[in-house]
Amino acid sequence: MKRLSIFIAAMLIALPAAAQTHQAAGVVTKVDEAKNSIEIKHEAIKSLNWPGMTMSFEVRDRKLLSVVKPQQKVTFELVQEKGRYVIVGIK
Ligand SMILES: [Cu+2]
Repeated sequence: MKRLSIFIAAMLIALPAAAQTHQAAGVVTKVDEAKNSIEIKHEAIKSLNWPGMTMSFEVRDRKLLSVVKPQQKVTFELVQEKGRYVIVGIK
């Protein structure tokens, strides 16, 4: 019983972090089909405490690779998954 409550307590702590979505904006610099990623010159992301920079993000769904092109201004959503941030939405 004690183990179970520790487990539930751990779940409650972990769940909000796993579910958090971060909103970001930037300009696409590259779409890499082979790496399943989009490189973006992103603005500062306050919820992550990140400054602006150019970096690449994997996309959760490959279909997202075809909705953007280099030079395009975008807004996108990130979630932390397996220790890295992946794009779950972009437009
Ligand atoms: Cu960055």
